[in-house]
Amino acid sequence: MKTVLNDRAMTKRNKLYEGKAKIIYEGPEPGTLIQYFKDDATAFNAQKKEIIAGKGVLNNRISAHIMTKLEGIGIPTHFIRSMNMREQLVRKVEVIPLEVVVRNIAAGSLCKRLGIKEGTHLSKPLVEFYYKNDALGDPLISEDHIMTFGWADPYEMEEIVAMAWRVNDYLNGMFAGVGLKLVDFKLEFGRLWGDYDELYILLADEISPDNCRLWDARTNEKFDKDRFRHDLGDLIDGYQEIAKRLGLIPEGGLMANGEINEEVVAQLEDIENDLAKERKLRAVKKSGKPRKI
Ligand code: ADP
Ligand code: AIR
Ligand code: ASP
Repeated sequence: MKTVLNDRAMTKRNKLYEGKAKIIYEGPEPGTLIQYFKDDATAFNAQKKEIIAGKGVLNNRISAHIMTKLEGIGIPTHFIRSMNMREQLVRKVEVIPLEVVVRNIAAGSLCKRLGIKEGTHLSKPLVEFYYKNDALGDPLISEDHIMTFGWADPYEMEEIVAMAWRVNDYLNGMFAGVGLKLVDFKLEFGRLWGDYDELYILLADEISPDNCRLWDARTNEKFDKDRFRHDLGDLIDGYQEIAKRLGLIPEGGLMANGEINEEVVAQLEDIENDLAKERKLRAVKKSGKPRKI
């Protein structure tokens, strides 16, 4: 049975950071954090904002499921387990300041920047890097910028790009199986140091309709955050459609009268990443100085 958090439970936690979509709290054990998924929706570097009841619950569930599936194919992730309808326990990492975007079909900023027609199938997946810096509006950068400014080293980049390709392969298949096209998505990675100062790269943050474009395979209807960005329809209907197709929520959905139906949520199965406990990580060669976090 899930615990539904009230405000009092929330204030007891040690808040470390509040972002646009999540709050990060200190975790119960050293090296862990709690990610709290808010209902806040933002777009265009937070120029457009709204609170959309239920978004946090759906993203928490969808991301937990996807991270667990990825761990199952050997991709190390920060996700440990879901704690309640809005929170998950994750391993604390040093976030690499990159947004790694993989694109299969042209949409969004790629179309705007290069004048490509939306919906154009790319001849191969396109991997792009953005510098994760809100004040600068997350600018597009090249691998050379990453090397020059030391945001990641060549060994780390090799690992990051290989993981991004594998995530894309797996998620393409997973979504195709439920009638969805994976147009593009954004990943974040983090560093974790082991007991012998060996370095591991983990998939961090979240994978949800907030940072994936997902279209219906037959009609191209958009079910992701573009609904909010471009006023294309109810965001929750889109996110629930994705969650339903993945078998994560019942057919009737999670909402009742614009509010989360807590009885339905209480009956959902917990998501746990069993492999995270015993995962066999692959250390990355390191050119920089090892550091414990
Ligand atoms: P933003 O910072 O872009 O507004 P969020 O609201 O999603 O984004 O906040 C979550 C923050 O937590 C992000 O900055 C993200 O990089 C960071 N983060 C995600 N996973 C981890 C992790 N495992 N360890 C440390 N930080 C993390
Ligand atoms: N993304 C990038 N920055 C923040 C997010 N959420 C995601 C978008 C989209 C992909 O990265 O949600 O799935 C590419 O975004 P864009 O705007 O560069 O086309
Ligand atoms: N998440 C970013 C923002 O809040 C970018 C986006 O999703 O459009 O502005």
